[in-house]
Amino acid sequence: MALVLHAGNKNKNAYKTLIAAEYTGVQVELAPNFEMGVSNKTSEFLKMNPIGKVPVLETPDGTVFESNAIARYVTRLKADNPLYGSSIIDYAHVEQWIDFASLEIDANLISWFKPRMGRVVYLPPAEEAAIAALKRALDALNSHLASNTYLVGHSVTLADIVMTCNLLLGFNHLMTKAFTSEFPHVERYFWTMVNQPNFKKIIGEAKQAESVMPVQSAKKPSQPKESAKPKPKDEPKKEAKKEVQKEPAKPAEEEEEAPKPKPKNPLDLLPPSKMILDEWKRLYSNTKTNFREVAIKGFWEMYDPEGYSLWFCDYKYNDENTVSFVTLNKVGGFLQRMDLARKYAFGKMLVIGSGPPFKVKGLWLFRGTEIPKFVLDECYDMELYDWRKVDISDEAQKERVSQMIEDAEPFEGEPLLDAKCFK
Ligand SMILES: N[C@@H](CCC(=O)N[C@@H](CS)C(=O)NCC(=O)O)C(=O)O
Repeated sequence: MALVLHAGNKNKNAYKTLIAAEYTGVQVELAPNFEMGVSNKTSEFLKMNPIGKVPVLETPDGTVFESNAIARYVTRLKADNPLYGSSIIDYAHVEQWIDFASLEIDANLISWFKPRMGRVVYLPPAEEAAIAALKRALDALNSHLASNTYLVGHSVTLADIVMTCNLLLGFNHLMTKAFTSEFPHVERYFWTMVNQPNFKKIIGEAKQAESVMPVQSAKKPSQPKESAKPKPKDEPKKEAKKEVQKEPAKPAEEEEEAPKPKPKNPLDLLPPSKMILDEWKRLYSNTKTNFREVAIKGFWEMYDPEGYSLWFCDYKYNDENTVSFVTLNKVGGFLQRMDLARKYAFGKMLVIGSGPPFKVKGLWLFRGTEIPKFVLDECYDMELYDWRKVDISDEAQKERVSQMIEDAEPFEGEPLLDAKCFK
């Protein structure tokens, strides 16, 4: 008789058990007509898991909650199951990687994911911390996988099942190719795992997010901006910070269920442009010598003022930039949050000065003749800069654009501490 697993059919925590069951040869079926937010609120369900979370497994000997415990239970139904390795030390390593997958990978992915889902308040510094902790874990995982196909031993174990299901949430919604390419062995591992027949049967075709999931219900509390018009320079900073607070938390119902499909970005509906952003990015990246004659010249030949616009930005609070690495981190965080605009933007951010306070100035190329609304809505850093549209009929402004793309030094008479590129 099949064991019954209570969960929706797109729940990555339930996948752990379903995949382990495939490897183990145990029959597990999803509870029929399970409806997230309804079925897990009934008094019968709360008897099985008092906090009403899924998955829960019903067995002839009682119920089990917590997805890792359920997957372990199913695995142990077969004596000497290779999913647990073949020695006591293998067993310890399987447990080690299950904990690592849960506490270092999943926990940080969830901290990144939940605010974007609108489940808890979205706070950029908290997101930055979650991403930094996640990268630290992925870096360690990447090093391990540089010389190992599997986490433990020479075949799939329960550790690989738990790790892959946890990574799946990240690959599906948050970790774009630009993000994961820093961890090539993790990429190779993930795609190898999800293409194993027993994984594929449960997960289906895994897909990588093309952009980081936007913050849901990210509408600012009041006064939506009507255009890309910059705010007056003397606007108090507190106002900008306040807007970081998105809507208050909604009751969590479907937590890790797949979000609704995104509506098409209006920028994809603009008339085609002769300028192909990726071509420019390639030219920029591939030009190693004669930058002026090749890349800059190429840029102006490609540039299409009908389909794109150029913007200068100036950080409003340069007097606070007293510590070099803090300033660099701030700019790095901005570029990370601009990930959502990767398909529609190119940017150059200069950190200027031989000593503190450092000035931060930038140049951005955006698809469309205005700064895209979704960028203004979603990326809170935009508020921290004054924005000025480049007038390309003004040769001095054009020259400034060229210098910024080129990282020309000195820039406006000062050395550069760093130049960061968004491409
Ligand atoms: N640590 C738990 C997490 C379970 C969990 O967060 N489940 C989500 C769906 S994937 C849920 O039931 N959320 C509903 C709620 O929070 O009320 C496990 O691994 O089973």
